[in-house]
Amino acid sequence: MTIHYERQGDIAVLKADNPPVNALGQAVRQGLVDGVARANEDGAKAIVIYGEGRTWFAGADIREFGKTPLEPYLPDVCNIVEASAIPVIAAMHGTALGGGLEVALGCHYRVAVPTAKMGLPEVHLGLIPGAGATQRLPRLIGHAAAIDMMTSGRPIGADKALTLGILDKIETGDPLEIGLAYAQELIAQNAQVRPVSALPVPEAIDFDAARDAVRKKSRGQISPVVAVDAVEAATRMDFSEGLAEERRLFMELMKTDQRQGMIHAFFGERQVSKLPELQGVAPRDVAEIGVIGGGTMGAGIATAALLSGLRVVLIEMTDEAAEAAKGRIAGNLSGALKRGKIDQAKHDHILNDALTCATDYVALSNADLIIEAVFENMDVKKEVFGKLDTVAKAGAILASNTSYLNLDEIAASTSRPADVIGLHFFSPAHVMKLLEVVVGKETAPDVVATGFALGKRLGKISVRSGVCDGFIGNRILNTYRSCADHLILDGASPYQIDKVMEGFGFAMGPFAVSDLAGLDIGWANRKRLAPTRDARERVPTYADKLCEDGHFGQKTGRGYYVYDGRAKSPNPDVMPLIQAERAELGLTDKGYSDEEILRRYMAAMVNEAAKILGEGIARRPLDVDMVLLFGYGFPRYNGGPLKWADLQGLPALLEDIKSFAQEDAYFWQPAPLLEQLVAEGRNFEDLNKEAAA
Ligand code: 3H9
Repeated sequence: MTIHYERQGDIAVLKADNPPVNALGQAVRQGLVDGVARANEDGAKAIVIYGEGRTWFAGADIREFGKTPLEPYLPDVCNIVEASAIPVIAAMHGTALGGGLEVALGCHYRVAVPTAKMGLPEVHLGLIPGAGATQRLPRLIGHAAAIDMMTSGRPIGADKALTLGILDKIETGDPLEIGLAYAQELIAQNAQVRPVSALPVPEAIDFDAARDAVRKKSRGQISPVVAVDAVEAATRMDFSEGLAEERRLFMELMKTDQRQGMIHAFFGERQVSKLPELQGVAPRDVAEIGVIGGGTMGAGIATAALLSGLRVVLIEMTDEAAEAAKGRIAGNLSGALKRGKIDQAKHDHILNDALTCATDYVALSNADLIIEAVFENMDVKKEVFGKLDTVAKAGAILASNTSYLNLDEIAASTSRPADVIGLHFFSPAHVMKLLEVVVGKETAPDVVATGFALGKRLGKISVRSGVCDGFIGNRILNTYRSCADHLILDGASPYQIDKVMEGFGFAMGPFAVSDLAGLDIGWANRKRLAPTRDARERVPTYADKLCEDGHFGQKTGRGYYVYDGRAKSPNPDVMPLIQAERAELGLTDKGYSDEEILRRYMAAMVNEAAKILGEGIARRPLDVDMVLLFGYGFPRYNGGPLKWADLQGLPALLEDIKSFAQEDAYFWQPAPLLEQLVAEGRNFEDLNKEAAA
């Protein structure tokens, strides 16, 4: 039983009991329908609906999406609630989201506790509200505010909901008690039902302008624009026609790849840190962390740790460098203060009490976990770990933030390789969501558990990676970057490739990203890999020439682009360098279309991802997808490279790879796992399911 019915005097109480978030699955919907009918039959004067546990209904049950819908459908449930002859009161706490808010809009009166949040996050699932909100909410709060809630998906607090007119009241207390008190008050006033659907539709706004504004923000995502269409329908149709139109648009979106991609992202985000190997493994206690190196990365890691309430000891080489590191952290913290993430007291406490900047490693003797964020060079790392081994207390975890280097080799430079782990943050570390937790061959399970626990505390999406050059993310990045370089040798321009990938939904194309990261990073990496590189690999040199001339991208004002403040334009030196290299190599322009560029770029990404999976570096396809979504700007609505690959169909992708291999058999070696899946008629989602079983 997911809806319990009880009478409290004149009031019928419908108590939702469907943990953890009271999602509106079939049984809950049926329970609401039955409860409203029963209350109307047994002489109750009002109905109070509330949720047991931590929340009111947090929305439709997302696990039902993609399956045949089961009756009663949620829009009908909301209509049935609204059609009750006796007043229905929503008494809300926690999160009233999506269909949850729509049930509340079907009620006649709404009260909530001050901490309650309400929102319509369907766009984050590639959908629009599909149970009446596009028709009821504009009637209640106006078109502009309704469009804002639906297209941003951002929840609002109870205060704002009261101001907008979604709530009638805010009351402190137990949700059932405040609901009952409000119901009694309404009964005493002889208050009548008050259906939102009967309210007049406000004057139409400029919906074309609204659509244009939303389209600009949503970068290729379909559903936010469709949400505006649905709201506009309310101005052209009566309520029931508008509701039918909303349902039609909702069901159309349900069929899209974007819906599948975003729901994959929703569950992947929650699944990714659940590792079977960690079940029952307790993490070590962490109260104080050490950070070695106070550059942008070290200061970012320190900031993230401080903001999560940890004490931090940061080590730099000199007093001046330590002072500069403190300045960087102070800058990050003042940003957090300005954005309201912390108050002045917390800001001052962090800077004055929780943070210590020092130059002597001895200051690390109390640290529970120490993260090294020094220059990316094996000898330097080994020297740092050697020193850490002598000062760190027994049981302390020694972590490296290396983005490429062999963690096992680093661990071997200590006497305690079981305590060594990789914690690969992404810059700026206090902002970027991804944390790769790199597990070496000797890393102890409770050290891995501690890595994940730290990631959670810091608000990160943590993904397990095995050891290889570049781990999951940078290894894939290197491959698709190489593909982009090959495309350039064969005729494409960096600007065409950036445009195509931005069209796919990346916030920035790969060349704009290189400019942001610093071209010197790729240059150093190419030099590092040169001695062991296979002679068959095609590596262009035009990018080295840019670096030799001192152009490192945004930080020097010139890279693939020339930067003038925030504006950027193609660097006129780049194409002549490329053309000279093509001429030198005797290559001709293959005249790639945008579509051909996308196919090759994505095939390279998927193929490398499949190799990483096949080698066991990533354990599940969804792990790779979350790395690309949260660290590399992969568009969420495409779900991640392997979800995208499933949606395209693996046989066609493998065919592409084989046809590209006819030109460059070294680069386009098909991943054995991809060949196996195609041969067996399976896909990556099947592997995710097997891992979850
Ligand atoms: C909708 O309503 C469509 C309608 O307009 C029209 C319909 C016709 N369904 O996030 P957490 C699971 S679309 C099923 O870790 P938190 C979640 O997977 C829906 N399951 O907790 C997790 O499971 P597990 C609109 C759900 O406290 C567990 O609950 N609503 C749902 O950090 C705990 O979740 C939304 O989009 C669901 N709706 O955050 C809201 N929600 O333990 C989506 C959660 O196995 N949900 N689960 O990993 C959220 O935003 C957050 O879960 C919430 C709690 C803020 C509620």
